[in-house]
Amino acid sequence: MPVSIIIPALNEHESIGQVVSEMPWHLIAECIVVDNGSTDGTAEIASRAGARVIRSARGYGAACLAGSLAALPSSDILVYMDGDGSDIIADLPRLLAPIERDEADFVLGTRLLGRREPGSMLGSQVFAGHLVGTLVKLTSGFRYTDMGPFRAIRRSSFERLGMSELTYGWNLEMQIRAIQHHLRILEIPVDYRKRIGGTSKVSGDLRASVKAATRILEVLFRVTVTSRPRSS
Ligand SMILES: Nc1nc2c(ncn2[C@@H]2O[C@H](COP(=O)(O)OP(=O)(O)O)[C@@H](O)[C@H]2O)c(=O)[nH]1
Ligand SMILES: [Mg+2]
Repeated sequence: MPVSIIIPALNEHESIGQVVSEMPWHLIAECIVVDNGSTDGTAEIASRAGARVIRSARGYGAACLAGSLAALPSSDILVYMDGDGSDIIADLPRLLAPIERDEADFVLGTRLLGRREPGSMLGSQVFAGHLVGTLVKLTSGFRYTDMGPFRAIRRSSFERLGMSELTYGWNLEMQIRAIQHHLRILEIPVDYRKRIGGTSKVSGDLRASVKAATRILEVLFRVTVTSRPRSS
């Protein structure tokens, strides 16, 4: 099944070239890098390495959404991953297989069950994954272990979700909406390592991580309580 890989990237010049060059081109139709205001040459490096570069409005979710809408019409599966080199592309076939076998519509790579390079995830991120997983289980009925970025979704399923979150709440919004729309959900362990270079826009900075955590809780409330789908 044709696959579009979507990578939000903001000032990732130290990693984006390697991330794009490592793409298994025989498995994918395209690699889209979504930039929104990088000032360090990220877009040019990504493009030289073979990515299709598009621009979007500010925000992690805005970038993911723009990439999804720009995917080739022929792509049946959308895959999201980060541009900092933390996700391991060798895990891609295991993310795709359950969708290709028609056993799942949404496959989430969980770092909590995979091998993590020491220091690649903060204790607070692991804790947040468990806490949010418990809250989602209580409110929506499915137990996630992580809100990791590396994930694959059937395009036709994605289009039913009505994604609207433009910030770091995007990942969680997709997970909750997937439950609400009765997608067949599977978590598979993925490995995770430290970013290749540069700085984290979220977890490395206390202010940014508090902002992201607040946003995630807002999404949990908004998507769970106020926007249940009328039918699915
Ligand atoms: N286009 C775009 N990408 C972003 C934005 N914020 C973060 N990213 C990218 O999203 C990915 C995850 O961000 P990162 O800083 O690694 O977050 P962390 O892994 O939680 O520390 C990286 O590829 C970032 O470059 C944004 O506002 N716009
Ligand atoms: Mg990162």
